[in-house]
Amino acid sequence: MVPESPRWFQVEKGKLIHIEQFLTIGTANTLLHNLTHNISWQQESITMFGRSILQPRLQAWFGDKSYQYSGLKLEPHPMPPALEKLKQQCEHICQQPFNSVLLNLYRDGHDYMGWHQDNEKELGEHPTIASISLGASRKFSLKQKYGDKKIDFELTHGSLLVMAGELQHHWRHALPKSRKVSQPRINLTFRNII
Ligand SMILES: O=C(O)CCC(=O)C(=O)O
Ligand SMILES: [Mn+2]
Repeated sequence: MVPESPRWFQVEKGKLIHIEQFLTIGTANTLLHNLTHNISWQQESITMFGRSILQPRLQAWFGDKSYQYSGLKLEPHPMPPALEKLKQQCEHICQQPFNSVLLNLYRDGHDYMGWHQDNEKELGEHPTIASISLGASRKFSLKQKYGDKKIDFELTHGSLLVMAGELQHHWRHALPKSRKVSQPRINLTFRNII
């Protein structure tokens, strides 16, 4: 059930929303199936320490603007209707517009995302990032940049996690590898590119 007014929880210098059953099981199952088969997933290269490396996951990007990070430029593509609907649901919860979505496909527990901040300047000063999870449950970790606090979430099928406020300045986040996970997971992160 999606609460009428979602509860933000404050962390030191940032705020979050976590809704486990954001999507019904039926909607989550249909989306997982359709996105797995109908998206043209790409394994892109990024530049790290002057070297080009393949990212340990597949990606897709939809929205009216391009997005650039780590030497990679994702070109604009119109958002399919199913994603447009999810975007509106996220806008309702977050009370702010989104114009883009980055999709990540983690083929199994070997695929991951390392520690980073979503702090590209085209996301604005205090970005709100709304992240929907489908498929295998995976651990998602946040750790302070200048302190030693750490917060872990289990991101389950159909759940929503929102990061907002000053969080991207003071915390890093990651989706670690997991040897136990053999099934794929899709993640959609709605963003507003200025
Ligand atoms: O897969 C996730 O839950 C995290 C994705 C993420 O941090 C990103 O796309 O920037
Ligand atoms: Mn991120």
